[in-house]
Amino acid sequence: SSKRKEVALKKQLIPTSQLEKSVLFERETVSLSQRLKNSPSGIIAEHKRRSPSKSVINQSLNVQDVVLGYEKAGACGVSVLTDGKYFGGSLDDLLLARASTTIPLLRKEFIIDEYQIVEAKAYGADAILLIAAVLSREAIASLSKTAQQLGLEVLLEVHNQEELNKSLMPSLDLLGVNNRDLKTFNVSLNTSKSLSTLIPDEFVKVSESGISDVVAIKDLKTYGYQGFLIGETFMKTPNPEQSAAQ
Ligand code: IGP
Repeated sequence: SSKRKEVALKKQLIPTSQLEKSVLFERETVSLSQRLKNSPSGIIAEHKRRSPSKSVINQSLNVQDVVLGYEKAGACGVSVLTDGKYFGGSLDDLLLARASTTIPLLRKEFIIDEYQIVEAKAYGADAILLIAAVLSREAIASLSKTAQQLGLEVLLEVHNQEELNKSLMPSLDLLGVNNRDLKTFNVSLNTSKSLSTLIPDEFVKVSESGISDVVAIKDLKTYGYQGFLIGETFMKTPNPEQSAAQ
């Protein structure tokens, strides 16, 4: 729309029409949900330099080394934070990640506009994150349809029953339960456990945040979780690849 163009010009964003002409925009995406279903590890390893809860986690590593390391360690997918303000990430990180691996990439971002989904595709993502806490049901519906049309899968993140109830719809692929409360930063794996029975079987269940050992993963698997999104545990070590391999 012309309004979108106006906004894009103001923020000096690349116009949608140009993003759609990029080479990566034509790339056939790889299904993260299929990989999680078929893999025994289920790990989605995250590239995360810093966070509002922990401040600096690891600023010294090169994205490509981290991503390659995660792939070698057997990760099913890689989550790349592209948010600059709170997490020190960028779209360039996503592009560099894409250049170093063929496994599915999740664009980790606060997505509120269709434009960011077109961007995700053009910078090499296979899946996007949508956060129920910041989106209405209508927004989730339209954003997830846009993603679907572009061949991107959607990981919908919830933290409580209310968010889950308002969000369930067929255009989602993966349902993530964030164990971290985004307001208090408290982390409890019980959040994943208590919401597990409320998530219909057609969605791949992903447990997010605060997972620090194999015992936790084994435990969450008994609740039906097939995906485990892990950032800090890997990134805080000087060698995330070794830590992911264990
Ligand atoms: C990873 P952890 O505790 O392993 O580093 O968590 C991931 O779940 C977390 O980074 C995350 C996140 C988010 C970040 C989950 N949902 C939404 C930014 C926005």
